[in-house]
Amino acid sequence: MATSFSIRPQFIYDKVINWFPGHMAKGIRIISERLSSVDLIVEARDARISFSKKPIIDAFRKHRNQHVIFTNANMDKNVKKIINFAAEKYRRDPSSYPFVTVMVVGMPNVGKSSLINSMRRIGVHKGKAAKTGALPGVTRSVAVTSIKVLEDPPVYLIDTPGVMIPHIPDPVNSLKVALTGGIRDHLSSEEVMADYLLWRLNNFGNFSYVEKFKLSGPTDDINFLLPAISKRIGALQKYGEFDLRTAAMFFIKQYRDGKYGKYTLDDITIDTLNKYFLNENNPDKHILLSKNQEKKLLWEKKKEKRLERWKRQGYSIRKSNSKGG
Ligand SMILES: Nc1nc2c(ncn2[C@@H]2O[C@H](COP(=O)(O)OP(=O)(O)OP(=O)(O)O)[C@@H](O)[C@H]2O)c(=O)[nH]1
Ligand SMILES: [Mg+2]
Repeated sequence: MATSFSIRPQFIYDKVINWFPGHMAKGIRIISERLSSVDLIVEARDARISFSKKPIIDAFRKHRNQHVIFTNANMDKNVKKIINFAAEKYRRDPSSYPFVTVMVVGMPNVGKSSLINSMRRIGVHKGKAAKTGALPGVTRSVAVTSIKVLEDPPVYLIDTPGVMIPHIPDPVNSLKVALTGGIRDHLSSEEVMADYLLWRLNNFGNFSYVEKFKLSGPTDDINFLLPAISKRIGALQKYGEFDLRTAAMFFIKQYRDGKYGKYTLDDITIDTLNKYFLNENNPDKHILLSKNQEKKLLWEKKKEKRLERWKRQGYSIRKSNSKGG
């Protein structure tokens, strides 16, 4: 039982969770190739935040001259603003833009396809055109045909697969991505994800889990919390032992469903945002690829070249159904 309560000053974690399947390597390559033929890029991000939007909007404008719009694809909130932004591009210069093509990019599972469907629903009153789902990796290739989301002026959207950077340098950052559903759960430990979530909630001063799981008080000890959750939800194994993994998954799902409020896992004070952008502009900062990832990218390039060659030689190419991943 947790009799006293103090929070670990730092969350120590040193195992980077990487997820970079072949479809992402291919996706990155095709996205870069098609950049020259699109007029606007929308980068979708998972915000999970209901307040403090202003520092983010200001920082992106100041450091990158980019517009940030907070939306909710499920409630169509602010989605129209993105359509208007694209339409405005056409209106300003209709001779250069017979139509506007927008490519939606971003990390896995952040809501790219949902956003496209919302735009289509609002702009042309038509149903779902892009497949969506709760797991990362639902969209697996860059769409060949674009989706019309506005008739006048004509605005078209291109859906793309969620892509990760091949290697996330900071282990805790990789944990955050996993917790928000950007990396398949089985690739990381649900118990560690739950531990980080607990630590983060405590740091926010959000102790609503205490009441939810009928605890005697807040705790910083995941080995205390998970058995308590197991007991509460009846997650038991064959011989009556607590099923801690199921308890951890339950806790994580509640967070993902917004049951503990809509918190972003990043620090988003003006200070941390400024530091982030300064660090991002640092030319010494580069993405490190593991040997395996380098091989994968190389293999992907070779495969595409081979397919091109075969096509030129007049062979018809059938796609295999292998799921990869
Ligand atoms: N609460 C909330 N959930 C959303 C929003 N947009 C998408 N979702 C949910 O997030 C999940 C992922 O949505 P998708 O649109 O498939 O995400 P994606 O970025 O296309 O994912 P990949 O194609 O796998 O990279 C789904 O369960 C959606 O219902 C949003 O604005 N708010
Ligand atoms: Mg998608």
